[in-house]
Amino acid sequence: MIGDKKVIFSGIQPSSDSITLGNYLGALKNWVTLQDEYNCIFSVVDMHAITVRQEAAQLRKNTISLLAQYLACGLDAEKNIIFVQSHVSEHAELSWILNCYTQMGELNRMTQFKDKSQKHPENINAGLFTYPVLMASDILLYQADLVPVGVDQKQHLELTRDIAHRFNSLYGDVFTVPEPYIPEKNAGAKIMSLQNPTAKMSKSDPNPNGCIALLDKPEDIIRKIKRAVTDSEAVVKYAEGKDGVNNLLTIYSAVTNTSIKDAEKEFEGKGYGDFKLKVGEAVAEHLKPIQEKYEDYMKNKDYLESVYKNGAEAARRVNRRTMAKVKKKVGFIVD
Ligand code: ATP
Ligand code: LTN
Repeated sequence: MIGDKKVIFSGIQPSSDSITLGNYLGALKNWVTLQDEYNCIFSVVDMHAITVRQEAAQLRKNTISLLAQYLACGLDAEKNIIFVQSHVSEHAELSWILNCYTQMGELNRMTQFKDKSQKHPENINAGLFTYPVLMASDILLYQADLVPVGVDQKQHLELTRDIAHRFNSLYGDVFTVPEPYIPEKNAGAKIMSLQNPTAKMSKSDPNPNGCIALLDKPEDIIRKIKRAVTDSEAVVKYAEGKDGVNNLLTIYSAVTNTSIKDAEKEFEGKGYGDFKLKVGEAVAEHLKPIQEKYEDYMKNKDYLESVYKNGAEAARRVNRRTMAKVKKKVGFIVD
């Protein structure tokens, strides 16, 4: 708790030039609703991004672009601490320490590690394996109470809680044990690929038709949704086995703020062609003002720089006490 408000921490990797509709509906859209009620800390987690090989100049661009996307989606730099992870070296420092309090067996169970090692068999590096420990460090460094993420991150949050409990039981109450804050099922907790609706929509999907980027042009959004994989039943309803339609209904209800039930009623008797066109138009319309704001922020690099510089300083002020306490507890000489 900082003052009388609870602390929220979350982050997204700058692993592509635009976040996806999944990142937006599963994470960022919800962050915006939390900024008045909580002390929020949001990071562009570039250190996580290098667990997969990145081109250096492109990573720098993506990092600035993601910061602008945060602001364009409605995060207010005056109300929240917004910073770039690699600017605050305590993340790496705590991560090393917590590596020594995490078991190989725990990390071996992480499904994201298994997925990413399959996707990048040529580069199964140790950072990919210890990725969840860096994530735990991000969260525990700020004594976060709540962590708003998509459901795919639940397992990492559970590990974070286990590490916090372990450390606290050895050394007293050092860390706040955080809770995940995940959107309801069907409200964006997991947006699926348009081409393979049993796999999550992901920034690093090599098939661009599977994924809608926040910065996609309206005509591309509409085209991709028109081509989305559905089924042969031609009935717009949310039901088991209808993964493609379920996904489109989830997207539609999230961007138009209607319930799945109401959306089903709206499309009763309509074919998939009409349905897909409406979903595409609704997504394009929802993203339009965000894209306009994004362009404005990108024209103002000085402002973006001031946001991340002030953010890093503010982050250090918040994490200083926790870092000192951890070092003392593990036996380092601290002055
Ligand atoms: P990458 O493809 O590089 O692994 P990613 O698209 O999975 O990246 P992250 O940066 O790892 O995205 O995740 C940022 C946030 O977005 C997390 O809170 C995560 O839970 C959420 N998220 C990612 N993909 C989805 C999705 N398809 N549906 C809902 N939430 C998602
Ligand atoms: N691992 C997360 C990104 C992430 C994160 C965090 C999320 C890194 N550090 C701290 C919440 C809190 C992911 O979405 N893949």
